[in-house]
Amino acid sequence: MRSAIDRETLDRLVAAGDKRARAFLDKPAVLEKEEYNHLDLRPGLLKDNALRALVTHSTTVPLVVQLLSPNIHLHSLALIYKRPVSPEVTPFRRGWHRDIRIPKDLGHRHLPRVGIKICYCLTDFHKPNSGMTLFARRSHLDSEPLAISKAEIDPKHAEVCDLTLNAGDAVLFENRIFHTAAPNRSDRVSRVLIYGYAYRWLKPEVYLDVPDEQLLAKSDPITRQLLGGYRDVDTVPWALQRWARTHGVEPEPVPWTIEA
Ligand SMILES: O=C(O)CCC(=O)C(=O)O
Repeated sequence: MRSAIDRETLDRLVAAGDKRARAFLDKPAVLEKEEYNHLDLRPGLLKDNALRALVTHSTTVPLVVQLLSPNIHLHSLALIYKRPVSPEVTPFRRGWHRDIRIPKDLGHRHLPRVGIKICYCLTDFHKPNSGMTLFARRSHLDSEPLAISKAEIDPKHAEVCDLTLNAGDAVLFENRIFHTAAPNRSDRVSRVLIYGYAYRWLKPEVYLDVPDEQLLAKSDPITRQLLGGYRDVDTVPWALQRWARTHGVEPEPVPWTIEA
């Protein structure tokens, strides 16, 4: 999605992200080590007002509600910064994977789509190999593990997409698509924020901040739902259900039984 974030919001997010990443940004340069130049920061992010406000961002989150359903919450949140590495360094690993680990228990066949991540670009990604997550096109439909030759780091049969994006754009990707981190071979720091949403019957990942009761009490109903401010999964997702009804995008109810 082009221009998902306006300039003013973008500036606020970069300031908030840089504050959290200050120690990482200030480390001495070591261009030969990919892992040294990769920050994946998760705990504590929701304490920041600008980062918390993005949980209900109006250009993107309504799409996720329509693609999944109103019965969702925030499942993960990551600030990912990559400092430049030398173009000569061979990538130390790729880490191609699907999100939410469902295949570990159920295998790769008949995988359901249960989560969608929104990756907000805080910097331009105008050239290849500049730090954007790589995606294997159409791999969400694959029913096998991703095939990678012994001497290679990327899949044999799938097209690897290194997207060209502007600061302020957002990329939505779902749990079944194979993707991987990749090094930043440009001369600037790459910055993204990734908000993962999933059905409420999927427990948020361990790094997501436990909802702060005081903050929840002050939040609007949709923020409260997305941050997990409800008793259990059987509590009806009132807030987003109401939003969906108001906008005429409520999903068809699925009955337990039908008259035969
Ligand atoms: O660091 C990256 O670019 C990859 C992020 C990722 O793998 C994920 O969000 O699951």
